[in-house]
Amino acid sequence: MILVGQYDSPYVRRVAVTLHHYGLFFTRNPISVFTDATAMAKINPLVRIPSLVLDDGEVLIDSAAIIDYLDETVGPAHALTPRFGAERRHMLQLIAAATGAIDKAGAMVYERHFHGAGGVNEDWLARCRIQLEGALQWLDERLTGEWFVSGRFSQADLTTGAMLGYLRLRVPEVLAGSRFLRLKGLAAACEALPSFIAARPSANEVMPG
Ligand SMILES: N[C@@H](CCC(=O)N[C@@H](CS)C(=O)NCC(=O)O)C(=O)O
Repeated sequence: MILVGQYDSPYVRRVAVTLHHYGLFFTRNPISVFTDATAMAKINPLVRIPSLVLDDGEVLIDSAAIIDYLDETVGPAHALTPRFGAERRHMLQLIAAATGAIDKAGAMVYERHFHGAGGVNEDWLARCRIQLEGALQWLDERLTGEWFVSGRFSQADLTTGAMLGYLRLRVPEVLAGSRFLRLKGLAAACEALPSFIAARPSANEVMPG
């Protein structure tokens, strides 16, 4: 399997961490959505990351669909998301808040990056930040132990960990101060896992200048 995308993307990273956690072998094509858009369009018509190219050439796009495939591959006994029931519903809600937070943080990053000083819409930025912080607060309140659900590491922890890693990299001001302490503990626990260490963004995985 070939994972397409760079690890500064929390969506790519959550797929990579899941692959490592499951012990599934993969290689990576670290092309950029921005500087390699033509090559990317041949893989994913949306010109987005991640994509996962399977060994028979089939291409999966979207991190949720890719992780669903990986869960099916390892089977319910090993999958980080339960197949059904109240625990699954709860976990999917946590993951929705975490990926929603990624989307809001991403909107802030793109607004600043593509409009530049003077062109940035401050009202839009402020709205995104309120939405992002709302999701962080909601998640923080639900983290009552080391992990979110049933005292064990799950896809809710993994995706939230990937989201927090992205915030630290791209919008660190949101994590400044003494707020979201439980989430910060979760981030530290995630970043210490071998699966997270194996999927750390490298210094050359940056937004285009
Ligand atoms: N829902 C998608 C979101 C993927 C996504 O937003 N990827 C970003 C990088 S973090 C991207 O490709 N951005 C470039 C663009 O949308 O133009 C998923 O879960 O894979």
